[in-house]
Formats: sequence, C-alpha cells, structure tokens
Amino acid sequence: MSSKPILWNFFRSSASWRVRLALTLKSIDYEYKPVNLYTGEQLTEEFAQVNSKQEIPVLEIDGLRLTQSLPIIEYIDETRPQEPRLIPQDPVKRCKARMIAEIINSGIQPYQNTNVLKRLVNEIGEEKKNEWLKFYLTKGFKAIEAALVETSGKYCVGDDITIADLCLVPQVYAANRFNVDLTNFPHVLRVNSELEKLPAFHKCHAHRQVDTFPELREN
Ligand SMILES: N[C@@H](CCC(=O)N[C@@H](CS)C(=O)NCC(=O)O)C(=O)O
Repeated sequence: MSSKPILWNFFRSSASWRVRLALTLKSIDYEYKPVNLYTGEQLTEEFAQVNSKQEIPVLEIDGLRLTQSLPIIEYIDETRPQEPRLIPQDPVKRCKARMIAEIINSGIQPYQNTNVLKRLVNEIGEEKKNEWLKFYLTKGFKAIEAALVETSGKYCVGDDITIADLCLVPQVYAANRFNVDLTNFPHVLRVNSELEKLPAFHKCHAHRQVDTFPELREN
C-alpha cells in the first residue's frame, strides 16, 4: 500500500467532504481518487473490492483501509493529535460534538443518499421525492438548530472547530442544492457562514475539487 493516504471520494458526497476537511485541517496530503456516484462507479465490481458496501468515502492510511466518515475522522484525530483537535477533550463538549455529527450522519444523510433518491424517483416520482427531501431535511435541521442554540459559540460547539462542523457545512450545501429553506435556522446559517471563511473549508468545498463538474467550478 502507498504511504500517501488515498481518499476515494466524489466532490458532492457530503460524507467524503467531511473526511477531506479532516485531512486538510490536519495538513495531511492525500491522493484524491474520484468515484462518480452519478454514473454508478460505486456499483462496479472493481469498487466493491475497495468497499463492499459500495459507498464513499474510503480512506487508505497507515496500511489500513477505512470506511465510515465519523470513525475515520476519529482515527485521524487520535493518530494525528496536533491542533485542531476534532474530537474535544472535554467530555461534555465531546458528547455534544458527536451528538450533532450523529444527527447529520444517521439522522439526515441517509435520507438524501444517491441510491435512495434514485429509487424514490422511480417509485414515487420527482415531485414526491422533493417533498420527502424537504420533510426529512427540515426535521433534521430543526434538531441541529435546537442543539446549536445551546452549544454554539463561533462554531457548532463553542469557539473551536470540531467533528460537528465538518458535518454541518456539507449538509447545509446539500440543503441548498435540494432547495430546502433554512431561513428558520439562524444558528445553523451563522455558524455555516463563519466556517466558510476558513481556508480549509474554502479548499474542501464541493465546487473546488478535481472532479467538480466544469459548470459548477469556482475559484
Ligand atoms: N455513514 C457513511 C455514509 C456513506 C455514504 O452513504 N456515502 C454516499 C455518498 S455521501 C454514497 O457513497 N452513496 C452511494 C450510493 O448511494 O449509491 C459515512 O459517513 O461514510
């Protein structure tokens, strides 16, 4: 296995974006291996050898092949404990950061996953699929907003970047892409715009990756 980490990902994949952020915030150089979810590259036999669940992200690092973005981020933070610490040392902050990350990871992202949306379009049509997205994303963002009222400072949990922030920004991008109105969630919008000012978040944005579609590319 190569010594430079390899990240199988896709510019728009929110779970991959979380890992891009972790690697970038920790100044870890990595090879970007694009997997186009729209053309079904994740469904090939070749990719099934990389991840039997046929999902991204997959990170090859330290001779290991890891899946699931949140455990990957935990591994990066534990093995590269330099600042910023993505998992807070304080147990209360740690629990709150993981709680917000989990609201997004298990409470929102599965409802918008590519294979789920594809199946919904086939079974109930485009309009009902959009209603589904609006319902589940709004429900999830209500929970995030309620959490941020209590936990946020400049960022999701106080004034330090945590795993929660790595999940929030890609999720806000997805909501905008699916035309879900976030105006009722002022803490979400405020924290998101603070995060977007940071160089690592600018660099990892979906519209600045090697596989970003040309019509979406931004500088
Ligand atoms: N809980 C997993 C979610 C992984 C996941 O669902 N990835 C999506 C992209 S964000 C995917 O690869 N979807 C492929 C498909 O739906 O066919 C993680 O955090 O890594």
